[in-house]
Amino acid sequence: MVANTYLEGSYSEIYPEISENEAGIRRLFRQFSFPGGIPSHASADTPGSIHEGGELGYALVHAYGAAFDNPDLIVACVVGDGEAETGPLAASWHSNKFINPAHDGAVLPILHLNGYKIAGPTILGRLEDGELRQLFEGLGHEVFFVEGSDPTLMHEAMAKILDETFARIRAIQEKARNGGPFERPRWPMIILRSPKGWTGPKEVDGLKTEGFWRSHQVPLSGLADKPGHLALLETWMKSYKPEELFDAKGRLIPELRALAPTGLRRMGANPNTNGSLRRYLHRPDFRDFAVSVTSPGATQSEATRVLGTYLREVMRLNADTRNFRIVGPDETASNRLDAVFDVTDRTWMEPTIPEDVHLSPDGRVMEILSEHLCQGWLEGYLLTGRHGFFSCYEAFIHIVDSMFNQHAKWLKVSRSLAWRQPIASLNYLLTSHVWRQDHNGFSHQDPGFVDLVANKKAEIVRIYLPPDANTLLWVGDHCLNTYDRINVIVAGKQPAPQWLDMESAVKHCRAGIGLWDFACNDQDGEPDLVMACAGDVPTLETLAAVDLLRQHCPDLKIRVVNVVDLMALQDPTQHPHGLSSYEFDGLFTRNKPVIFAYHGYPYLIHRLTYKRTNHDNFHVHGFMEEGTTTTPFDMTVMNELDRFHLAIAAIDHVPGLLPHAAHVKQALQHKLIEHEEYVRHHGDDMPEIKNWVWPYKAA
Ligand SMILES: Cc1ncc(C[n+]2csc(CCOP(=O)(O)OP(=O)(O)O)c2C)c(N)n1
Repeated sequence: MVANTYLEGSYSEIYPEISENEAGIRRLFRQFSFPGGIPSHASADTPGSIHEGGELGYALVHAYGAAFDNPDLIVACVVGDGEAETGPLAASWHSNKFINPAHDGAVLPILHLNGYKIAGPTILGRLEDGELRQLFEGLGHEVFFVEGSDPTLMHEAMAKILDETFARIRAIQEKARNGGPFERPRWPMIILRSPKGWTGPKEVDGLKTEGFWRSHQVPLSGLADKPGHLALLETWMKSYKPEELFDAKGRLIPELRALAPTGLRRMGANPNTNGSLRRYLHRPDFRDFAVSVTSPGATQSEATRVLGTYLREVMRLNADTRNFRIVGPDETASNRLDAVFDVTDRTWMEPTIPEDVHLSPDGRVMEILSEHLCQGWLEGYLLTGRHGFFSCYEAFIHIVDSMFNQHAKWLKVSRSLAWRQPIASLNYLLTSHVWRQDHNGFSHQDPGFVDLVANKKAEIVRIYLPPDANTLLWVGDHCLNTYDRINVIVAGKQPAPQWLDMESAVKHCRAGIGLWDFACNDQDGEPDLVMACAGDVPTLETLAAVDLLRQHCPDLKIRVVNVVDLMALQDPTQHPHGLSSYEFDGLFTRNKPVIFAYHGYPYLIHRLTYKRTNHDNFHVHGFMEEGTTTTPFDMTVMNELDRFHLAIAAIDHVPGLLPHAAHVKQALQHKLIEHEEYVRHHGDDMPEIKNWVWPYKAA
């Protein structure tokens, strides 16, 4: 792409120092794969690219993401036969079952069988044409072959097949757009067989190179010490006859320049690829979906179900502009976002039976049991100027760890490029989380994705742990209104106590962290203890622990801090949301014990707070990799995140308290034994746990 965009002129427009003359072409060559220059594959700094070519596997899924709701776009997508062996790419072929020719664009896959990867043959490259045809016809394509090694003949053959396949695509689209009968089309694809390292050195040091894996990337090495290699390089380069292609000043000759398209039709100037086609997302007022909270903890609600009603309106408001999609691995309903099915369906181009529900070719909820495809489609969709939302079981979002990494890297670089416009943020809702896998058990219990997220550049990532429905509404709406970020929201879907009315939720979320006055009894002065929490289940257990402490140690002055925006914990030099040390110390004190109940692995809280004055007094309770199929409360007990362990930790750490509270501590320990016996016998939590409600009206 770098070569092509240079030759068509768009590269020099964006990077004027890479000018269209001898000096510019010299700089172009020098910067390639050179310190301070550009990578050896397409990256964010390549004009016209939406796709980082470094980590293989995502070409086709990005192409489809770009094509959805982009009716005038045809995405020609070259897939390497090595790349085709990756899991995400292998799954991507099914994307053709999600393209609706009436309102989507099209993808023309060009499977490039050069037969080799870095150091060996490819599986598809060694298949006979017949078997390849069967494979890709089975995947729903009409297959066109272009095969050979004579460049002149191959150019002609490719041009002819391109014309033919484009005509096929236009015919499919016209039929669908002119009211033709509905059917899933058989989209064309091209299988291109050409030699690897085509037109490069045939042999190097007597070893086969062109048409073999040895030609991968760097066919000639050690040029400074190997005059023979240098001579080969010269012969190879001169074989392209540059003196016939460029004028004396190093500029491409006019008749060749005239072959390229002009203006926005140039590869490097395609407005789909630099964010400039971004469409506005209409959002309702999230307050309209608030749950009523007359007193903290008095009512129960399913937070994600409430968010679903908000998302339904987002879907409805943007139905005409077709710029919002929800993706998920078969979990939209399970994650309780099913209100969206009041206004749309799941995208479905295959046959249906009368019993099917919410399947339609026009559906805007994209479900496929491949987290890779959900992520990749959404990335392609966002990178071409649209908006979306990905809901996923918390444990299985790890499947796309690497794709998340790559998208974060892309955003980091693209933000530094003035010619790239911002794109809508990638929003994850991680639900069905670690603490409520009562029946699925250990395989479904992993809150570690946020640890990975926290590694990324501060300006890119945000992690939110709203403790109830109203805070989730604020966070969800906020995330949809941000750009160039990756927002991770972790929230439960089970019925749970609601703590904040909407007005309080807005104030709390805007600050990202704060004292929960209704739960504190330190209003008169300094607290003896800070009970902090982040996440819905930790918040519940913290408040229940505070209740135990207030009952059994009534003189103890307790402060409760709740964290919604995890990045507020970090030092402000590390994250823009980080609290100043005045604010942080004001909340957490400079020297009092802090019992911190956290949703995920405790280490992250230590990592985020290690620079804080009071860090030595932070005692973090969280997931300790103890999981199984068990009751919700037993999960917290197994990981010492429950109210009893938290209260015991408070007694242990408040200076001077233990000698006075030894009886209380023992009573709490006995409660843990009682709990264990009860759960093993009844298969359920003790009534006093299940029926516990916050008993205080005010401080
Ligand atoms: C996911 C991933 N695994 C491994 C690599 C290392 N790698 C770089 S190129 C390559 C071979 C690619 O072969 P193919 O897709 O056929 O490309 P081509 O032959 O056109 O270079 C490999 C394995 C990578 N870039 N990404």
